Amino acid sequence: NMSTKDYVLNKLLGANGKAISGQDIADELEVSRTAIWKCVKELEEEGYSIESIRKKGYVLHDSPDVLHEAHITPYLKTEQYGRNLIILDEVESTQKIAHDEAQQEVPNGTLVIADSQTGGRGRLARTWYSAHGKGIWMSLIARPHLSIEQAPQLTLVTAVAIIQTLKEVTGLEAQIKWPNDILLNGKKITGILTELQADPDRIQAVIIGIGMNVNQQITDFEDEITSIATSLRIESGNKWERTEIIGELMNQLEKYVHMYEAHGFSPIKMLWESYSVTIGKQLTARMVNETLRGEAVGISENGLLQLKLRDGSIRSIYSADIEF
Ligand code: BT5
Repeated sequence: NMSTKDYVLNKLLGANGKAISGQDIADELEVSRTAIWKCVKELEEEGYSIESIRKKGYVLHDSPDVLHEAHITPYLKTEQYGRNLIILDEVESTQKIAHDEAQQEVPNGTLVIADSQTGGRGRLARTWYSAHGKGIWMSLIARPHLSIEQAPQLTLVTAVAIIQTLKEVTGLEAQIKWPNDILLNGKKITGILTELQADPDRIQAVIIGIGMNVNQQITDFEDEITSIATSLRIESGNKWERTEIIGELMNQLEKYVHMYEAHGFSPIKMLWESYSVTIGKQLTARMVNETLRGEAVGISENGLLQLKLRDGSIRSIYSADIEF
């Protein structure tokens, strides 16, 4: 039940720069050639650059950076992740929608994406700024074959998948700041928020929220974050297609979650430690009830930060804000 316009768009995208015949599409859909022409005009108004060549048909030269299924699917190499897409314009928070959807038994790998969020959130109900159209604001509904004790490490699994995605698509080498920040040149490019829906004995769903700054310029950031945040555009000097990054995030996330399910945390832990800026540093860890200072000596098999205090004792930390 695809609309005529979506059908035309899929044809244009699938033609890879070659001409497609308006008459052929009209015949396939049993509509008039004028109906096809109208769709082409609408697509042009949305920012698609389409050439009409007499007797040959339509050629797509350029697409706008819109979140459309037809732009994401060609990048997917997954079995399940990103195969069911819920794409929205403006929402309060994609986490909230994903939580509701997860209770409706949507399939593993369902992805909720929005162009903007009015109430995007981080840990402890902090604000996550989500400028319209400039970043990736998404929540993945995963139903992994893991025990509840294995769920917290999914934040670290996700961090590894994000690092690989950035390397693959942009060539940039990002770093991980425990527990849930991805940094480029010491500034935050991405935050991760992993939340669990579980019965007493099994995981129903893990909602993996990812916020990634893509095409913002420094002046786009709110005062509160100008000195701590960055974007792919700021770091590389280029604009990036959000849809390609979203597709690759799905590929890498499915790959690393599968790896975690099949082989446990050890292979992920090795990768994670190699990308981390935290390990080996003297730092202050602020938690809700206490603040500790010490040296980060590693992460444990269950994803906890191992902090060596001045008296030589080791403390395992589940979650904290870290300052170097
Ligand atoms: C996080 O929390 O870093 C997790 C952020 C997860 C956001 C995604 S977007 C899609 C999904 N839907 C949601 O509603 N959330 C998820 P935390 O470690 O608590 O960091 C929050 C702090 O990061 C804030 O207090 C700010 O200092 C900073 N911050 C806010 N917006 C930012 C941005 N766009 N870029 C960089 N830093 C930001």
